[in-house]
Amino acid sequence: MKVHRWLAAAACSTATVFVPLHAAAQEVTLRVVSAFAENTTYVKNLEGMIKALNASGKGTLQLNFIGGPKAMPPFEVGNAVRTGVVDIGMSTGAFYTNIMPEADALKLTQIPGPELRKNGAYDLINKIWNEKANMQYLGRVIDFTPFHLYLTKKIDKPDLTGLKIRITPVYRDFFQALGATVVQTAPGEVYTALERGVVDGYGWPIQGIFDMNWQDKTRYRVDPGFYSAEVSLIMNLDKWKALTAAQKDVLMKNVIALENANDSWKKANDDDIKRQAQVGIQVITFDAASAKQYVDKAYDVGWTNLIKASPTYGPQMKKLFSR
Ligand code: 173
Repeated sequence: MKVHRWLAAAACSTATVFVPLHAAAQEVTLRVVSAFAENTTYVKNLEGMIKALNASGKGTLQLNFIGGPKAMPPFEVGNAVRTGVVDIGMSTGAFYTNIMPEADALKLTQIPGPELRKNGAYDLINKIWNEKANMQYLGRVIDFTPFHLYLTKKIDKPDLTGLKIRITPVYRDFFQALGATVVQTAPGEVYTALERGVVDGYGWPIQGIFDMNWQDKTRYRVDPGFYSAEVSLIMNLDKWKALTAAQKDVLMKNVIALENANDSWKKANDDDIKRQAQVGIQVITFDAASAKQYVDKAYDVGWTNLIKASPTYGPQMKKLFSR
């Protein structure tokens, strides 16, 4: 029902965002949606960027933030950007693997965004995103942040046999390789799944569980973390191509400024590690050899499955994303 109401509203307002063909000097307003909730750090940072962009872009380009999962279900954001129902989305690739398997490979990068922008990785990403998803990849809004497994039950080795774990495509193959039974949900459904005992744990980055109140239902965090949490800004390719050079310049200056500020995640992560300890979340660690095997397995499973699903682009991504 939510989707229908949303699409109807979107259809009515499409005319207002149509980019004029012959009026280069005219101001264009782009509609932005987020796959993550309004109170998350992702959205707070995005809103700061939009404020700065709208101040500097007067007469050229404006961004209009429509909202998060209350406005559009998170797993729909990718398709809405692809088809131009919205202009820009903030999402993680895991939420639009329905469009192409490569979307979820951004979690496998071991190199920060600003460097990927220079080493050719962003050119490759855009080749794929343009060709397969009708999207322009604009930039990454989180870096330096691993994913972790959070549990309500204790484990003493990296074996999830008999446990039901909430996943998205980010964690699916890895947790299954560790023996888990997996249940996919949007972030907004995790609390209830924990409360009802439908799952014994979930995957999430090191930062952010307090935004969703999951600390009440979380007893353990498994260390080490794995992969690099990825949330990015993606844009409809036709809308991107219709922008003037000046409009692209305003947009990219602000996106790159946000990407260059990703160092701030290091402190955000440290703060949440302390806060998790303060509320009594216990850390489960493995011996050094098992910990290494755990992380190696995450990357092996991730790359092997990507290369299987994308024999052309998988190996190219691996080469440019890895140290
Ligand atoms: O929902 C998720 O656990 C997920 O896939 C994700 C991806 C990036 C950032 C935060 C969560």
